[in-house]
Amino acid sequence: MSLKKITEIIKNKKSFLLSTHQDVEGDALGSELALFSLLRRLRKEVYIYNSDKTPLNYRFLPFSSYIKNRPPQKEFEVGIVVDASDISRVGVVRNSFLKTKILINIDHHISNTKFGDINWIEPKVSSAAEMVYKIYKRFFPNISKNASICLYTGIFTDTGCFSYSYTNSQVHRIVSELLNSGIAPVKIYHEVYSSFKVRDISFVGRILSGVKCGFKGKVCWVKTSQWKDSSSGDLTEAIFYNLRFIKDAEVLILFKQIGKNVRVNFRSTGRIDVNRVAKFFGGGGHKGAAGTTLKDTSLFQAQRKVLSFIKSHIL
Ligand SMILES: [Mn+2]
Repeated sequence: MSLKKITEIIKNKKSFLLSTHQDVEGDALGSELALFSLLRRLRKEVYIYNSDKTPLNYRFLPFSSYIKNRPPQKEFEVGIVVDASDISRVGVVRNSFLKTKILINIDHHISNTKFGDINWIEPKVSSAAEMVYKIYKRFFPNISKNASICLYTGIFTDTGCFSYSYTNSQVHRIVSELLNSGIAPVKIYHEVYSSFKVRDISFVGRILSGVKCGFKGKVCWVKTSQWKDSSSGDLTEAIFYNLRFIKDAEVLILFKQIGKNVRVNFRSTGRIDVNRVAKFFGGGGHKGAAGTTLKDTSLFQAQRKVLSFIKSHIL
């Protein structure tokens, strides 16, 4: 089994290069930093090389200052990519990973392309952090406080603060153990989420004011042609956080016109598998959260295509 193989490789090899997907967020960073912490505790040589700079609201994470955005000038025995459904998702750091002798792929996206030499894919776990927790426990019975902060952040962000599917008893059992290491969940919550500027919230408000619902209220969507990422936090999550308040909504969609393309993000509040929708349009993700980009199209066209697919194949 892959977890066993991964444990053996960690035991036997000396140098490791870690990365995760572009558009880094809580689980991507939390799981790679917890792994970094484990490998250092095991006295291994370990580097993290990410395509993206760490967003300001995640710089409180222990070890985040070790993350490099330029490749270390050497070759590594083992590359480990966490939380990325495909090697292309790691962005510009991709070549450094293709050069490693063994490439390990640890992920919980159902759309994972199994790009590694060793692939450990668990589509039914809450987060990559939950998988890294299992690796960590193979080496040490007690998880350090710093690693606990990283793992907690991964689990807590990828479960939408314990509100998405796969928030099960195992998740709470792990979290209970992490809390026992003395971490401060209230502080972590505010570090991650209370990061926006007032103008970001006004922007979110303008987008939300155009919300539309259809198909007996089961599908709710918003759109914008003025999308601009904020360095203060994840505006996409802020929008979905609010759309989840709508009674009976099952599929939530955000359409963003970015240049000639339309980026479409999906969330499901439970029953419906939005990965199926994203996949049909060339993207992917999880049952509960997925996305795709429709090339050379308008908001109007993208909306028409996506909603008619949902109407005829999903609902
Ligand atoms: Mn994840």
